[in-house]
Amino acid sequence: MQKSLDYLNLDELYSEEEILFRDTVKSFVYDEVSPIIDEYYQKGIYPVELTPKLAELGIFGITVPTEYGGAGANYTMYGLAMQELERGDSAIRSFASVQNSLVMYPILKYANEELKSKWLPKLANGTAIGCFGLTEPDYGSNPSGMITNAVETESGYLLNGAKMWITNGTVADIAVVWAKLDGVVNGFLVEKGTKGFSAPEMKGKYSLRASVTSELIFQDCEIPKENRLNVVGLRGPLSCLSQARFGIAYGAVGAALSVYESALEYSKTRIQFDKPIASFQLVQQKLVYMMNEITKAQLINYRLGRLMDEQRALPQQISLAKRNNVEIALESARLAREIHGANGILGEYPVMRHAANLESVKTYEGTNDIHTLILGQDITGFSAFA
Ligand code: TGC
Ligand code: FAD
Repeated sequence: MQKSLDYLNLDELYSEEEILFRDTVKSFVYDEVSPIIDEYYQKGIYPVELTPKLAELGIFGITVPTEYGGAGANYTMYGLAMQELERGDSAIRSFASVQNSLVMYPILKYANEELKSKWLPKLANGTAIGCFGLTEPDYGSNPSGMITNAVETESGYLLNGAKMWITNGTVADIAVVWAKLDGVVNGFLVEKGTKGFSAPEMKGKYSLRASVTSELIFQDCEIPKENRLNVVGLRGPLSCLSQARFGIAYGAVGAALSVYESALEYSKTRIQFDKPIASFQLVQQKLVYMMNEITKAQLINYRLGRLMDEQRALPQQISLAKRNNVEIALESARLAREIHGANGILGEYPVMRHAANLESVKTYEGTNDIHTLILGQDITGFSAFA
């Protein structure tokens, strides 16, 4: 396993424990993910056999306290793990992001003690899978307009509506679902098998093909009273998104490292005009762009990880990192594909798969445009959303 790009010696800033965890995940991805991922991607299925192995590695519930089965580690370690998983494939990082940030986090933060004890240990050991339903067919970037609604009954709530584009929906044992109760966004835990709840898989994707993406459909779905989360308003789901967007900022660097390292190696061995293509100025320009942008993204991540660990990171700072790092990862994947020439479109190299995946990563968890507007509003004081 070769050493990764570290142009500014940033490894010196991470603790021994952080580096050890990162390298353990890196070697897991090298041994268990990279050899099989292209086949699963081409078939359009998630490699289920990875789930217990990821659990054993301690990937689920990285920042969750040990009393609930988590690892009780810091956010920096969570970020570094997401980086290494996405070096393998965005689908594997997505699986882990949803489980950690979008399912375990809201249960830990907003569910009652009984639900925490019931679900967190199972989610941590991978015997239960979760999903997060915010997006609807007509409300993506603007979740505040959602029409899925809950009505209070004597025994609990009756849920009606539909969610779309939900990672792991079909395979999930527990869904964190956001719906309006008396016109205000609330969160509910919906267990698999609940009457009136179905989760058909969406097919036909050209991106994130090794990830399960689903609809969630609720037709007079009865939810017990205690399954309502203790948070009111859009800040509930947005607080979960802050966690997941942080993981994506690190994850995108993993994808960027994968395509950069593949392009660098390829360019040194591919001969054209009697020379390695790495000796041509135009190829070097592309490689230097990647190296330079990845180094800047690594710096952003290091600083953001520390701010997260100190519980000081602002949502806008997380937006800056998600927006920047996904953008440069996608641009790097496109340039790496060019450097690989025709070989770049083959599954033998990771570049086209990463480029296609990153198109989704640029859209989910807030599109680049939405993060631009979040930052624009922050620095000018004017909202340009509508
Ligand atoms: P706005 O008025 O700005 O905010 C409403 C309330 O929320 C608070 N808030 C936050 N709280 C915690 N964390 C954050 N990041 C927060 N951002 C805002 C805010 O202070 C306010 O609180 P309060 O108490 O005053 O009510 O809300 P808005 O309706 O104007 O919306 C703002 C906007 C457009 C930025 C937001 O809707 C947005 O981020 N839209 C993008 C939607 C999105 O990202 N969806 C992602 C769906 S999940 C997904 O994609 C998973 S992919 C999984 C995978 O496979 O990896
Ligand atoms: P739209 O909101 O319709 O946006 C379309 C275009 O318009 C975009 O370019 C956008 O930037 C632009 N736009 C929108 N509003 C503005 C504006 N005010 N100003 C300027 N431009 C604007 N969601 C979940 O809840 N849970 C999941 O697990 C999940 N997993 C996903 C997995 C995959 C593979 C994908 C692709 C998506 C997933 N999503 C999930 C949904 C994702 O969060 C949404 O796709 C995303 O929020 C964007 O919504 P939309 O696709 O409806 O696009």
